[in-house]
Formats: sequence, C-alpha cells, structure tokens
Amino acid sequence: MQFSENLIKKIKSAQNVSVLTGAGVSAESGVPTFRDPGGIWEKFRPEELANFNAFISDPDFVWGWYQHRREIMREVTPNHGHLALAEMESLFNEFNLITQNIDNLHKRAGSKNITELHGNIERNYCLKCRTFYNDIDVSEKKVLKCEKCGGIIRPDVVWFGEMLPEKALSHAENCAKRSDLFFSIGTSAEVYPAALLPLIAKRSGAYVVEINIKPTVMSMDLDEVLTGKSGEILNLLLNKIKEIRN
Ligand code: BJW
Ligand code: ZN
Repeated sequence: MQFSENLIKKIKSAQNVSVLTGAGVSAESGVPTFRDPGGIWEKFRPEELANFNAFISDPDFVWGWYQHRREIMREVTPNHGHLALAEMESLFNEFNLITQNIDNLHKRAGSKNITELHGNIERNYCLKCRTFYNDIDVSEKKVLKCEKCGGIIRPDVVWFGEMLPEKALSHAENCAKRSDLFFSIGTSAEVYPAALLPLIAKRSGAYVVEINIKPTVMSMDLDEVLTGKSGEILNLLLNKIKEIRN
C-alpha cells in the first residue's frame, strides 16, 4: 500500500495523534462486529439486547448473551492492528487511544493510554449496591446475584440511552480537539456520541484518516480513506511511521 504525500507529511510533523477504534479492529482476532453480515446484530436488533429495559425484562437472556461474548473474548488474542497501535504510542509526543470496544484487547496488546467510551466486559456491578464483580465464572448462564444484597449484576458497559462515562467522554473530546492527526479505525461511525469525535477533530484542524474494509457514513467528510483490513494496514502504517520518525 502506498501512503499519500499528505499523510506522510502529517506523520512527519504530527505532535499529537488520536485514534478512535471500533469493533472492526477486533474482527481479525475473531470477535464478531455489530453491524456486518455475521455480526452480533444479525440475529437481534441492538435495542433488543443492549439496553437497560431489555436487561430488566429478561436478565438471564441478556446476561447469557454477554457470557457467550465473554467466552469468545477470553479465547481470542490481540491481532496485528492492536499490536501496531500499542507500538505507535511511543513514536509520537502524545498518542491517545480512544476505543468503543469493551473486549480489553488493546490493553492486552500493551497499549497504556486507553480511554474506554463504552465500558469493559470484564467489569460487572450490582445494580442495587454497586459492588463490583470482575472475576466471574463464564459458564454460568443465569444472571448473577450480589452476595451482599441479592441485587442483580450487570456488565459495566454502556447501553443505548445511557450516558457515556463523563470523564472518558470529555477526555476523548479534548483529545480530538487537540490532535493534529486523527485515525477512525474499524467503526461504522453510526453510534453517537463516539461518531462525533472524527468530526470534532476535523473541525479543529486535524487531518482525519479512516481505516475500514468498506466506506462508512462518514467517509465523505474525512480527509483520507484507507480501504482494507485494519490489522494489515496498521502494520504497514507502523513500519512507515518508524521509517519516517526514527
Ligand atoms: C473492519 C474490519 C477489519 C469490519 N478492518 N474494518 C445523535 C443522533 C442520533 C442518535 C443519537 C445521538 N446521540 C445519541 C443517540 C442515541 C444513541 C445512538 O447513537 N443511536 C444511533 C444508533 C442512531 N446513542 C446512545 O444512546 C449513547 N448514549 C447517549 O448518547 O447518552 C446520552 C443520551 C441519552 C438518552 C437520550 C439521548 C442521549 C450510548 C451508546 C452506547 C452504545 N453501546 C454499544 C453496546 C456496548 C456494550 C456491548 O458491546 O454490548 O456499543 S452498541 C455497539 O455499537 C457498541 C459499539 O461500541 C458501538 C459502535 O459499533 P462499532 O464499533 O462501530 O461496530 P460496527 O459493527 O457498527 O462497525 C464495524 C465496522 O468495522 C464496520 O464499518 C466494518 O466495515 C468495519 N470492519 N472488519 C477494518 N478487519
Ligand atoms: Zn449488591
């Protein structure tokens, strides 16, 4: 893959780089995405599962879905994309990784400066007393009850209609505003407010690059689109960055 002259110039001069990742970044590890064929939403509409009312009306069903995903996520390993992003962190003065993913693969790949916008599937808490339960048995298909108060335990993720963690969101917005180079990788850019981040970066003067296997609703508004698998492109990009900046 040939990178454009514009992108090469930006890589040379960039002081502050921000990256927004979505489910596509973990696809090459074997984690299903949400909105692609074969994705998580193919059998269920998002509102059937990823919202509080669905959980309250059938906690075992929604919990079972998260347990199934936990099983997948525990078996998979970070791919070249996660590893390349972890290595990029030290190649720029400031590098912020903002993720919508709840699968913990960026952390497992070695990234340090991670902002999680939609929570993390490895954390769970009691709805009643807020006690956290992070080391749970993935084979238990029925929803867990709190040992202290008997309340039901939910995953610490952000469902539709729920606010994103305030600090994480404001940090992400700040990163977008301050970055001079911004990458939007493996996300359909359909879920707000995360989808606003590339646009905030663009409006604030950043050069915004999308990496995706296919065009998204946002592609036309960005500076450059790199089409292909994020694992492959990020590996090539890392080599280019090392060549230019080392
Ligand atoms: C590859 C690849 C490879 C594949 N290489 N690429 C403004 C306008 C309209 C609506 C709203 C708005 N503001 C808020 C809303 C409502 C709502 C929303 O956005 N709705 C839209 C769907 C219309 N947002 C919310 O409710 C948010 N809360 C909120 O705004 O609070 C304030 C508020 C409250 C009440 C009323 C109003 C405001 C919360 C959103 C929470 C999202 N939660 C989920 C579930 C998390 C837990 C879990 O995992 O179970 O987060 S939904 C799901 O979507 C998950 C993801 O993080 C998120 C984004 O998905 P992502 O990552 O983009 O995945 P896909 O599958 O969509 O795309 C994958 C991409 O990868 C594709 O493009 C592929 O092509 C690509 N790809 N393989 C590179 N190898
Ligand atoms: Zn409790």
